[in-house]
Amino acid sequence: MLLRIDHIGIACHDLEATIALYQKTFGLTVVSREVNEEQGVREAMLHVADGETGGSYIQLLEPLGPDTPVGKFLASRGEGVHHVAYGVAGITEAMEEVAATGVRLIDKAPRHGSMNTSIAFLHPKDVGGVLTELVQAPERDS
Ligand code: CMX
Ligand code: CO
Repeated sequence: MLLRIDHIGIACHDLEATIALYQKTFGLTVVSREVNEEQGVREAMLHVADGETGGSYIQLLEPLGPDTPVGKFLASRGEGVHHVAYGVAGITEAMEEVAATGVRLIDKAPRHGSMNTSIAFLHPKDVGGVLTELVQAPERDS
């Protein structure tokens, strides 16, 4: 079911400062910046590598306010790894397969993710304490 690690989501207080840290330390390049009001985050995707099934990224997340998923995470745990996201071929099929094992889906239907992906979150309490995201890449043109 899982094709690759698509991205690791990292929560931070200051997006620009954290982007600068990743650029300076690893030479990573920002390939997308987005404000996602629905998720309550300002985010940047930094490209790490390309594989046969698609790219892998670091996703830096700054909350739009304290009463958002990332805002609450920062308040209780501080900066650090927030979630792990796996690439899947078909998001709806992957969600059904996972739900059939008894793991709770946070999203009942796929929603919009960075770079025109379709995403769905799985409950961290059912995945060994790890907030887990499934990602389907956008359909390619041509
Ligand atoms: N990783 C692991 N555990 C987490 C977590 C995380 N990122 N976020 C919350 N939890 C745990 C908390 O530690 C807490 O555990 P305890 O009950 O043992 O204290 C429990 O989950 C509940 O936490 P909470 O702060 O009360 O938060 P909520 O229940 O309101 O929400 C969650 C938790 C995971 C359902 C919510 O954060 C969510 O829906 N997340 C998915 C959406 C999201 O994170 N979007 C931002 C990223 C967008 C993107 O990737 O593009
Ligand atoms: Co993500």
